[in-house]
Order: sequence, then C-alpha cells, then structure tokens
Amino acid sequence: MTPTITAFERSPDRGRGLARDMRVRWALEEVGQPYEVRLVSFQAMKEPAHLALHPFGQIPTYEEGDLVLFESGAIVFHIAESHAGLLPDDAHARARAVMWMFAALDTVEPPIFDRTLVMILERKEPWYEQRLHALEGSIRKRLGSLSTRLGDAEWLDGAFSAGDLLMVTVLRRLHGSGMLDEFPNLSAYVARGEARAAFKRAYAAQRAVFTAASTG
Ligand code: GTB
Repeated sequence: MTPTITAFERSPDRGRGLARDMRVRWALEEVGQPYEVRLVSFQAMKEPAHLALHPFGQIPTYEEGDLVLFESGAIVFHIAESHAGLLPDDAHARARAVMWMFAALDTVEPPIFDRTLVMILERKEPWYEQRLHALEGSIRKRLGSLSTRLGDAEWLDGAFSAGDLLMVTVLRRLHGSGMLDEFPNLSAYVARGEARAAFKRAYAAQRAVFTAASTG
C-alpha cells in the first residue's frame, strides 16, 4: 500500500528542506518505498479533516491503509521498523540506533529549533540578544559533545541508520549560522548525509513543491 504524507503547500523555508516532512521523505527514499504527498495550507492544517489526522494541526502526517501517524520521529521509526535498511538487525545495535533517534529529537533539536523560533518571533524584544546568546551557548555545548563522540567515524554507530538520518536533518538547520563550521567533523558528517542519493531525491521532491508554488 502506497503511504501518503502531508507537507506544507508553501513552506516558509522556501524549499531548503527544513520542514519536518523532509526527514520522512528521506526515510522513504532510503528504504525504496514510493509515497504520495498531499500538500496542505496553514488554514487547512487547523480544519477538522486534518485535525482528525494530527491533533496539533501540523505536518507531517502519514497514512498507510487504516494506519494514521503524526510526529516525524514516530513516522521515521515506523518506516525503519517495517523496511530493511535503517535499523540494524543486531538487537543491541538496533537499540543504540533508536537511542540516537531520541538523542537527535530530544537532546540536540530543542535548542536548535528554539534558536530559529527566537530569530523569527523575538527579534524586536529587549531580551533578544541575551536569549540568542544563551541558546547558541547550549547548541555549541551539544555540538561539542556530539563532535567528540563522532570523532573520525563516518556515522554515529556503525552503519548509517535512522539515528543518523534524524541527526543530519536536525543539524542541517544550522547551515548559514557558522556554528557547524566550528566542528569540522560534524560539517563533514552532515555533508555525507546530504550526499546520499536518497537524501538528494527527497530534497529535490520537496524543492519541486516550492518551485511550482513560486512559478504557478
Ligand atoms: N514534533 C512534531 C514532529 O516532529 O512532527 C513537530 C511538527 C512541526 O513542528 N510541524 C511544523 C508545522 O506544521 C512544520 S515543521 N507547523 C505549523 C503549525 O504548527 O501551525 C517546523 C518548521 C517550520 C518551518 C520551518 N522553516 O521555515 O524553516 C522549519 C521547520
């Protein structure tokens, strides 16, 4: 059964692949699972039909027969569990790959995403510089620890896994901030993720939505 995911009709990131449908597209591409995309407007996301799929009125969602999922991490986990290629067979290695999925979403993503929000929503507030500085301090702390753990390895724990997929999507949000460049092994790690054929297909697919919206 071909799954259907939802994505922004007009992504505020202007096709840079920073919205959370990107990680779902990438996971589907990695495992070779064709998918369909239903584009939704900001208004439609808050209407009953979409709220029945996603209680918080967001993207992405995932529909496969009578299975409906929201939360990008849960969706990527479901894809990784139901196809070969994103989780190792060995039980301990699999548990560690899942651990890295949680680390990406629970430990590394929050300060990075908060920084984006502060830059968009709080730029005119009197606390802006102080808050930004504090968040960037938290991000650097996380990047430093991650960089030390990664060392010279290609991926976080052996072969590329769903843990790497999520971590790379999280770190990509720092492009242009200069912070990734302070950790050359992390920059190279993100570049390795972005060089994967499946990433490129997913990126091109979401980029095509932006291009069509801007020319149509
Ligand atoms: N925890 C949920 C998950 O992982 O699926 C979070 C889902 C989420 O934040 N969805 C966002 C959304 O639907 C889109 S990805 N927002 C609309 C709303 O809440 O009304 C977040 C996002 C938005 C924009 C950019 N950007 O422009 O760069 C990047 C990421």
